Amino acid sequence: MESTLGVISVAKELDRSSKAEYELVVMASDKGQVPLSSTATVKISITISNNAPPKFMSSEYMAEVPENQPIGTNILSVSAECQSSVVYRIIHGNEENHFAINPNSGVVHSSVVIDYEKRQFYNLTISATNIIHAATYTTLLIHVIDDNDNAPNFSQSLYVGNISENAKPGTVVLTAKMALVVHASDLDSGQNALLKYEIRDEHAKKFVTIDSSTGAIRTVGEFDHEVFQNLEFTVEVCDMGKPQLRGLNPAKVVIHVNDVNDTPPEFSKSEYSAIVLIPTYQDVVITQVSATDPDFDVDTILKYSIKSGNEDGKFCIKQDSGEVFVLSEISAIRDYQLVLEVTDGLFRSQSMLNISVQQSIDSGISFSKYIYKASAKENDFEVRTLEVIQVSGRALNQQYTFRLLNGQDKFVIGRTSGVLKTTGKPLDREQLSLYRLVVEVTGETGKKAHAIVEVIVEDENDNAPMFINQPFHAVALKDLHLGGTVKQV
Ligand SMILES: [Ca+2]
Ligand SMILES: [Ca+2]
Ligand SMILES: [Ca+2]
Ligand SMILES: [Ca+2]
Repeated sequence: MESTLGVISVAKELDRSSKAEYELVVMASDKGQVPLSSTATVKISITISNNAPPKFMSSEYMAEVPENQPIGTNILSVSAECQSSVVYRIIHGNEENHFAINPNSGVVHSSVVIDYEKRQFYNLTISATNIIHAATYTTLLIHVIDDNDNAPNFSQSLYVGNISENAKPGTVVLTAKMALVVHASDLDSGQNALLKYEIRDEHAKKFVTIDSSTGAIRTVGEFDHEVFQNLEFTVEVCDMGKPQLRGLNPAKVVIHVNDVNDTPPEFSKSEYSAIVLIPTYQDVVITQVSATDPDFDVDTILKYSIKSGNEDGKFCIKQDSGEVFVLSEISAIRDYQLVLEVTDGLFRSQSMLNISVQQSIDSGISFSKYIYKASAKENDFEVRTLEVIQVSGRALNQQYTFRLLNGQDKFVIGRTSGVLKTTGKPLDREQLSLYRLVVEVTGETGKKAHAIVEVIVEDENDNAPMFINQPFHAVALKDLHLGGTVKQV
């Protein structure tokens, strides 16, 4: 008996992926004169060589993961083929340890809550190592998907703008010569950060509109500073994400309505009346009218004038103060009706002043003198008492009030004492040598009477004449006739 070995060897490289199993039929025959033979079936399974390194199913894996998923969320499973067991590791791209891999199964999962606003993309390198430390590598690309998890936020809590009250609808509201634009930001991306602005107050919507995407504000209505000076409203913002998020704090917008001169001034009354007692002289104050301009933020100067009723020139009005004066002496008893006008330079309005010139009768007030006469030196800076106005037969507890109706710039009267003084403002004889002052005296019953004080302004060079070369000596001749000259002095 003899035996020979039949060796089956590999003729070319086997590829397990194309054929994993072979079934060979082997025949053995002897060398007898009539050879006898026999066959046997050989089954060959192709396995991976223990020496071969592991092999990943794919050289690059790709995964998408929404942000904000809980820790431990599975991202993807990688796998490498190997005869022996394989250990998986993330060896690159995971410096912040946002992911972990199960070393045995190759399942990659998150180890933090992934935040799109912090990082949108990861590129991980994963290794597979077998027991003889043969290693192979693959890449895992992870794209983070944005979630609408940030509400928009206004850059400022308060926006201030200006508009002129005569601005036409459609005018851009300005702030410091730039268009007033409210602005909010959103940390998300895409639709989640696409913002929409909206005015919340219904009243404000009648006057302004906001561009829902740019936040620019322009007018839709007309403004009137005389109605309101400021328009205040709130603007809200929301994004276009799902779910839609609204900004937590709305922004406040204040628009100042700038005044322009578009309204006439108004007299305090449509009709004034005054009584003038005669005799009355130049500069006696009759009354003071006043007007106000509703355009109070505009620097306008009001000017008063008499439009009609003053044909004989008896009155004048101070254009700045509205004080109405007697311009020339009035002695006749009659009524005047003056039409007064006030203007702001652009607009004007009128009022009536009825003046009744009356004789002071039945006042029950009479004075110690019919006309008081006093004198004052010109160019005198001292305050000097000139006269005391006394009411005749004044009872002890009877109260009178005194008021100077003219000459107030140079003279003053004690309100209850009736003492008339100079003010210390020098008088100029060349300007006016005689003041006729009118003092209005009012009793407790309200009845009035006028006292007249004539003040003569004395020339300061009016020195009294003086004798010179005194004493005088004279010799009178015995036969001097009556009326004859003794001596010239
Ligand atoms: Ca987000
Ligand atoms: Ca958002
Ligand atoms: Ca005005
Ligand atoms: Ca105005």
